[in-house]
Amino acid sequence: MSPFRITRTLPEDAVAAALRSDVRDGLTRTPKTLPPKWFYDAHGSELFERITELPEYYPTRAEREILQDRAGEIATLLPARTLVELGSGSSEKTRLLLDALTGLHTYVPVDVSESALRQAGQALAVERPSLRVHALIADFTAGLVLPDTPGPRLLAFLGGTIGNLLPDERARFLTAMRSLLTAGDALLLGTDLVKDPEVLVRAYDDAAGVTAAFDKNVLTVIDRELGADFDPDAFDHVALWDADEERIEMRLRSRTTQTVKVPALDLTVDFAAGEELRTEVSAKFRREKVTGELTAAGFAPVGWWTDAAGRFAVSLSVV
Ligand code: AVJ
Repeated sequence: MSPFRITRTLPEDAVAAALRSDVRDGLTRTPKTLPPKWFYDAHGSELFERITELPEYYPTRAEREILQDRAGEIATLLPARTLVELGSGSSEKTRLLLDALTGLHTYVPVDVSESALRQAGQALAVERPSLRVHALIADFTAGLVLPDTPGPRLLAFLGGTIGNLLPDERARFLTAMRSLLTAGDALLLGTDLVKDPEVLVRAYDDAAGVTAAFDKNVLTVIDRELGADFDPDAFDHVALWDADEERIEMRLRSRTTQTVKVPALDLTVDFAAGEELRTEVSAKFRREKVTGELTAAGFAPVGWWTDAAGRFAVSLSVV
Protein backbone atom coordinates (compact mmCIF):
# COMPACT_ATOMS: atom_id res chain seq x y z
CA MET A 1 0.00 0.00 0.00
CA SER A 2 1.17 3.52 -0.82
CA PRO A 3 1.59 6.12 1.89
CA PHE A 4 -1.68 7.56 3.16
CA ARG A 5 -1.32 10.60 5.37
CA ILE A 6 -4.09 12.64 6.91
CA THR A 7 -3.43 16.11 8.25
CA ARG A 8 -5.79 18.23 10.24
CA THR A 9 -4.99 21.84 9.32
CA LEU A 10 -7.75 23.01 11.62
CA PRO A 11 -7.66 21.65 15.17
CA GLU A 12 -10.90 19.91 16.19
CA ASP A 13 -11.71 22.65 18.70
CA ALA A 14 -11.45 25.26 15.91
CA VAL A 15 -14.08 23.32 13.95
CA ALA A 16 -16.28 23.27 17.04
CA ALA A 17 -15.72 27.00 17.56
CA ALA A 18 -16.61 27.70 13.91
CA LEU A 19 -19.85 25.73 14.26
CA ARG A 20 -20.78 27.67 17.39
CA SER A 21 -20.11 31.06 15.84
CA ASP A 22 -21.84 30.14 12.55
CA VAL A 23 -24.93 28.90 14.41
CA ARG A 24 -25.05 31.92 16.71
CA ASP A 25 -24.58 34.39 13.83
CA GLY A 26 -26.97 32.59 11.53
CA LEU A 27 -29.81 32.01 13.96
CA THR A 28 -29.78 35.53 15.42
CA ARG A 29 -29.93 37.36 12.09
CA THR A 30 -32.97 38.19 9.95
CA PRO A 31 -33.64 36.25 7.82
CA LYS A 32 -32.06 33.27 9.58
CA THR A 33 -29.32 31.40 7.72
CA LEU A 34 -26.87 28.53 8.25
CA PRO A 35 -23.79 27.81 6.10
CA PRO A 36 -24.12 24.60 4.04
CA LYS A 37 -20.80 23.16 5.20
CA TRP A 38 -22.47 21.82 8.36
CA PHE A 39 -24.62 19.36 6.37
CA TYR A 40 -21.67 17.04 6.00
CA ASP A 41 -21.32 14.88 9.10
CA ALA A 42 -21.05 11.14 8.36
CA HIS A 43 -24.81 10.81 7.85
CA GLY A 44 -25.03 13.99 5.78
CA SER A 45 -22.17 12.84 3.55
CA GLU A 46 -24.03 9.54 3.02
CA LEU A 47 -27.23 11.39 2.15
CA PHE A 48 -25.29 13.55 -0.29
CA GLU A 49 -23.91 10.42 -1.98
CA ARG A 50 -27.53 9.22 -2.36
CA ILE A 51 -28.51 12.60 -3.84
CA THR A 52 -25.88 12.18 -6.54
CA GLU A 53 -27.66 8.99 -7.66
CA LEU A 54 -31.18 10.48 -7.81
CA PRO A 55 -32.86 10.69 -11.22
CA GLU A 56 -33.55 14.41 -10.65
CA TYR A 57 -30.02 15.35 -9.56
CA TYR A 58 -28.25 15.68 -12.92
CA PRO A 59 -25.04 17.66 -11.96
CA THR A 60 -23.00 14.65 -10.86
CA ARG A 61 -23.78 12.65 -13.99
CA ALA A 62 -23.27 15.66 -16.26
CA GLU A 63 -19.88 16.42 -14.73
CA ARG A 64 -18.86 12.76 -14.88
CA GLU A 65 -19.73 12.74 -18.60
CA ILE A 66 -17.47 15.77 -19.14
CA LEU A 67 -14.58 14.21 -17.24
CA GLN A 68 -15.03 10.88 -19.02
CA ASP A 69 -14.81 12.66 -22.38
CA ARG A 70 -12.22 15.30 -21.53
CA ALA A 71 -9.88 14.08 -18.79
CA GLY A 72 -7.26 13.18 -21.40
CA GLU A 73 -7.42 16.63 -22.96
CA ILE A 74 -7.22 18.27 -19.53
CA ALA A 75 -4.19 16.13 -18.62
CA THR A 76 -2.46 17.10 -21.85
CA LEU A 77 -3.06 20.80 -21.19
CA LEU A 78 -1.95 20.45 -17.56
CA PRO A 79 0.24 17.38 -16.91
CA ALA A 80 -0.02 17.77 -13.15
CA ARG A 81 2.37 16.13 -10.69
CA THR A 82 0.12 17.15 -7.78
CA LEU A 83 -3.65 17.02 -7.87
CA VAL A 84 -5.34 18.95 -5.06
CA GLU A 85 -9.07 18.33 -4.84
CA LEU A 86 -11.24 20.62 -2.73
CA GLY A 87 -14.44 19.20 -1.24
CA SER A 88 -13.42 15.81 -2.50
CA GLY A 89 -16.26 13.87 -0.84
CA SER A 90 -16.03 10.29 -2.00
CA SER A 91 -13.39 11.16 -4.66
CA GLU A 92 -15.38 9.06 -7.11
CA LYS A 93 -15.10 11.37 -10.15
CA THR A 94 -11.48 11.97 -9.25
CA ARG A 95 -10.57 8.51 -10.52
CA LEU A 96 -11.19 9.76 -14.06
CA LEU A 97 -8.62 12.52 -13.53
CA LEU A 98 -6.19 10.23 -11.71
CA ASP A 99 -6.30 7.79 -14.63
CA ALA A 100 -5.58 10.55 -17.12
CA LEU A 101 -2.78 12.23 -15.12
CA THR A 102 -0.13 9.65 -15.88
CA GLY A 103 2.76 11.55 -14.30
CA LEU A 104 0.96 12.23 -11.01
CA HIS A 105 3.10 12.15 -7.84
CA THR A 106 0.68 13.12 -5.05
CA TYR A 107 -3.07 13.38 -4.61
CA VAL A 108 -4.24 15.83 -1.95
CA PRO A 109 -7.95 15.46 -1.14
CA VAL A 110 -9.27 18.30 1.03
CA ASP A 111 -12.57 18.05 2.87
CA VAL A 112 -14.29 19.07 6.11
CA SER A 113 -15.59 15.53 6.46
CA GLU A 114 -12.99 13.29 8.07
CA SER A 115 -15.14 10.19 7.51
CA ALA A 116 -15.37 10.82 3.74
CA LEU A 117 -11.62 11.51 3.55
CA ARG A 118 -10.66 8.35 5.40
CA GLN A 119 -12.87 6.11 3.30
CA ALA A 120 -11.91 7.61 -0.04
CA GLY A 121 -8.23 8.16 0.78
CA GLN A 122 -7.64 4.69 2.10
CA ALA A 123 -9.41 3.02 -0.82
CA LEU A 124 -7.30 5.02 -3.27
CA ALA A 125 -4.05 4.28 -1.48
CA VAL A 126 -4.84 0.57 -1.81
CA GLU A 127 -5.94 0.83 -5.47
CA ARG A 128 -3.00 3.00 -6.59
CA PRO A 129 0.10 1.69 -4.87
CA SER A 130 2.42 4.21 -6.55
CA LEU A 131 0.33 7.27 -5.70
CA ARG A 132 1.04 9.24 -2.55
CA VAL A 133 -2.19 10.37 -0.87
CA HIS A 134 -1.99 13.25 1.58
CA ALA A 135 -5.47 14.09 2.84
CA LEU A 136 -6.23 17.42 4.48
CA ILE A 137 -9.08 17.93 6.91
CA ALA A 138 -9.61 21.60 6.26
CA ASP A 139 -12.11 24.33 5.66
CA PHE A 140 -11.03 25.49 2.21
CA THR A 141 -12.94 28.76 2.61
CA ALA A 142 -10.48 29.73 5.36
CA GLY A 143 -6.67 29.95 5.02
CA LEU A 144 -5.69 26.71 3.32
CA VAL A 145 -2.04 25.65 3.42
CA LEU A 146 -0.97 23.04 0.87
CA PRO A 147 1.71 20.43 1.55
CA ASP A 148 5.04 20.89 -0.21
CA THR A 149 4.65 18.61 -3.25
CA PRO A 150 6.01 18.79 -6.81
CA GLY A 151 4.42 21.01 -9.49
CA PRO A 152 2.69 21.59 -11.72
CA ARG A 153 -0.27 21.54 -9.40
CA LEU A 154 -3.82 21.12 -10.57
CA LEU A 155 -6.34 22.46 -8.08
CA ALA A 156 -9.71 20.84 -8.75
CA PHE A 157 -12.92 22.22 -7.32
CA LEU A 158 -15.65 20.08 -8.84
CA GLY A 159 -19.31 19.33 -8.25
CA GLY A 160 -20.46 22.93 -8.60
CA THR A 161 -19.63 23.56 -4.96
CA ILE A 162 -18.35 27.05 -5.79
CA GLY A 163 -22.05 27.83 -6.26
CA ASN A 164 -22.57 27.31 -2.54
CA LEU A 165 -20.57 30.50 -1.88
CA LEU A 166 -22.15 33.95 -2.02
CA PRO A 167 -20.73 36.33 -4.69
CA ASP A 168 -18.37 38.17 -2.31
CA GLU A 169 -17.26 34.87 -0.76
CA ARG A 170 -16.61 33.53 -4.26
CA ALA A 171 -14.43 36.49 -5.16
CA ARG A 172 -12.39 36.10 -1.97
CA PHE A 173 -12.18 32.35 -2.43
CA LEU A 174 -10.92 32.54 -6.02
CA THR A 175 -8.35 35.16 -5.05
CA ALA A 176 -7.16 32.95 -2.18
CA MET A 177 -6.91 29.94 -4.54
CA ARG A 178 -4.92 32.04 -7.01
CA SER A 179 -2.48 32.96 -4.24
CA LEU A 180 -1.90 29.25 -3.42
CA LEU A 181 -0.69 28.64 -6.97
CA THR A 182 2.37 29.65 -8.96
CA ALA A 183 3.15 29.92 -12.67
CA GLY A 184 2.40 26.66 -14.47
CA ASP A 185 -0.33 25.60 -12.00
CA ALA A 186 -4.03 25.60 -12.85
CA LEU A 187 -7.56 25.55 -11.48
CA LEU A 188 -10.13 23.02 -12.72
CA LEU A 189 -13.57 24.31 -11.82
CA GLY A 190 -16.99 22.65 -12.07
CA THR A 191 -19.97 24.99 -12.42
CA ASP A 192 -23.63 24.15 -12.80
CA LEU A 193 -25.29 26.18 -15.56
CA VAL A 194 -28.48 28.25 -15.72
CA LYS A 195 -31.34 26.20 -17.15
CA ASP A 196 -35.11 25.63 -16.95
CA PRO A 197 -36.10 26.54 -13.36
CA GLU A 198 -38.37 23.49 -13.11
CA VAL A 199 -35.44 21.18 -13.79
CA LEU A 200 -33.38 23.07 -11.21
CA VAL A 201 -36.04 22.99 -8.49
CA ARG A 202 -36.66 19.28 -9.00
CA ALA A 203 -32.94 18.62 -8.59
CA TYR A 204 -33.14 20.20 -5.12
CA ASP A 205 -36.54 18.80 -4.11
CA ASP A 206 -36.57 15.20 -5.26
CA ALA A 207 -39.63 12.95 -5.16
CA ALA A 208 -38.01 10.43 -2.79
CA GLY A 209 -37.30 13.13 -0.19
CA VAL A 210 -33.56 12.48 0.05
CA THR A 211 -32.71 16.17 -0.34
CA ALA A 212 -35.31 17.04 2.30
CA ALA A 213 -33.61 14.62 4.70
CA PHE A 214 -30.20 16.09 3.77
CA ASP A 215 -31.48 19.61 4.42
CA LYS A 216 -32.96 18.67 7.82
CA ASN A 217 -29.78 16.82 8.78
CA VAL A 218 -28.17 20.17 9.61
CA LEU A 219 -30.66 20.46 12.49
CA THR A 220 -29.65 17.02 13.73
CA VAL A 221 -26.00 18.12 13.64
CA ILE A 222 -26.82 21.19 15.77
CA ASP A 223 -28.86 19.06 18.17
CA ARG A 224 -25.99 16.62 18.64
CA GLU A 225 -23.08 19.08 18.72
CA LEU A 226 -24.71 21.95 20.64
CA GLY A 227 -27.39 20.14 22.65
CA ALA A 228 -30.18 21.92 20.76
CA ASP A 229 -33.74 20.63 20.65
CA PHE A 230 -34.60 21.18 16.98
CA ASP A 231 -37.30 18.76 15.86
CA PRO A 232 -36.49 18.16 12.17
CA ASP A 233 -40.12 17.13 11.59
CA ALA A 234 -41.27 20.58 12.69
CA PHE A 235 -39.76 22.02 9.48
CA ASP A 236 -40.54 21.56 5.80
CA HIS A 237 -37.83 21.43 3.16
CA VAL A 238 -38.20 24.17 0.51
CA ALA A 239 -36.23 24.61 -2.73
CA LEU A 240 -36.79 27.77 -4.76
CA TRP A 241 -35.27 29.48 -7.78
CA ASP A 242 -34.18 33.09 -7.33
CA ALA A 243 -34.33 34.39 -10.91
CA ASP A 244 -32.55 37.69 -10.12
CA GLU A 245 -29.57 36.10 -8.41
CA GLU A 246 -29.74 33.02 -10.66
CA ARG A 247 -29.47 30.65 -7.76
CA ILE A 248 -31.35 27.86 -6.02
CA GLU A 249 -31.99 28.40 -2.34
CA MET A 250 -32.76 25.60 0.09
CA ARG A 251 -34.67 26.61 3.16
CA LEU A 252 -36.29 24.98 6.17
CA ARG A 253 -39.74 26.42 6.81
CA SER A 254 -41.08 26.27 10.35
CA ARG A 255 -44.44 24.51 10.37
CA THR A 256 -45.61 26.29 13.53
CA THR A 257 -44.68 29.02 15.97
CA GLN A 258 -41.94 27.39 18.01
CA THR A 259 -38.99 28.08 20.28
CA VAL A 260 -35.74 26.17 19.97
CA LYS A 261 -33.11 26.05 22.71
CA VAL A 262 -29.39 25.87 21.94
CA PRO A 263 -27.89 25.26 25.41
CA ALA A 264 -24.22 25.27 24.34
CA LEU A 265 -24.73 28.85 23.11
CA ASP A 266 -27.08 29.86 25.92
CA LEU A 267 -29.41 30.82 23.09
CA THR A 268 -33.17 30.66 22.56
CA VAL A 269 -34.43 31.02 19.00
CA ASP A 270 -38.03 31.88 18.12
CA PHE A 271 -39.56 30.82 14.82
CA ALA A 272 -42.83 32.24 13.52
CA ALA A 273 -45.14 29.84 11.70
CA GLY A 274 -43.94 29.79 8.09
CA GLU A 275 -40.62 31.48 8.89
CA GLU A 276 -37.77 30.21 6.72
CA LEU A 277 -34.20 29.42 7.64
CA ARG A 278 -31.91 29.51 4.56
CA THR A 279 -29.57 26.53 4.62
CA GLU A 280 -27.91 26.71 1.19
CA VAL A 281 -27.56 28.79 -1.93
CA SER A 282 -26.49 27.00 -5.09
CA ALA A 283 -25.62 29.55 -7.78
CA LYS A 284 -26.02 28.59 -11.43
CA PHE A 285 -23.69 30.13 -13.98
CA ARG A 286 -23.36 31.40 -17.53
CA ARG A 287 -20.03 31.15 -19.29
CA GLU A 288 -19.39 34.94 -19.19
CA LYS A 289 -19.95 35.01 -15.44
CA VAL A 290 -17.49 32.17 -14.81
CA THR A 291 -14.87 33.70 -17.11
CA GLY A 292 -15.38 37.16 -15.59
CA GLU A 293 -14.98 35.96 -12.02
CA LEU A 294 -11.90 33.86 -12.87
CA THR A 295 -10.26 36.71 -14.72
CA ALA A 296 -10.99 39.14 -11.87
CA ALA A 297 -9.15 36.75 -9.52
CA GLY A 298 -6.06 36.64 -11.76
CA PHE A 299 -6.70 33.39 -13.64
CA ALA A 300 -6.45 32.95 -17.41
CA PRO A 301 -9.24 30.62 -18.68
CA VAL A 302 -7.88 28.17 -21.29
CA GLY A 303 -10.55 25.48 -21.51
CA TRP A 304 -14.35 25.20 -21.28
CA TRP A 305 -16.23 21.94 -21.68
CA THR A 306 -19.90 21.08 -21.17
CA ASP A 307 -21.87 17.82 -21.24
CA ALA A 308 -23.76 17.12 -24.49
CA ALA A 309 -26.98 18.52 -23.00
CA GLY A 310 -25.22 21.75 -21.92
CA ARG A 311 -26.27 21.44 -18.29
CA PHE A 312 -22.90 21.69 -16.55
CA ALA A 313 -19.44 23.06 -17.35
CA VAL A 314 -15.88 22.24 -16.39
CA SER A 315 -13.31 24.96 -17.03
CA LEU A 316 -9.53 25.02 -16.84
CA SER A 317 -7.67 28.24 -15.97
CA VAL A 318 -3.94 28.73 -15.72
CA VAL A 319 -1.91 31.06 -13.56
C1 AVJ B 1 -22.59 19.48 -4.98
C2 AVJ B 1 -22.23 20.53 -2.91
C3 AVJ B 1 -22.58 21.80 -4.85
O1 AVJ B 1 -25.27 22.68 -4.46
O2 AVJ B 1 -25.76 21.04 -5.81
C4 AVJ B 1 -27.08 18.89 -3.44
C5 AVJ B 1 -24.99 20.23 -2.66
N1 AVJ B 1 -27.38 20.47 -2.03
N2 AVJ B 1 -28.39 18.96 -3.17
C6 AVJ B 1 -25.22 21.49 -4.80
C7 AVJ B 1 -26.45 19.87 -2.71
C8 AVJ B 1 -28.56 19.91 -2.30
C9 AVJ B 1 -24.44 20.48 -3.98
N3 AVJ B 1 -22.97 20.60 -4.13
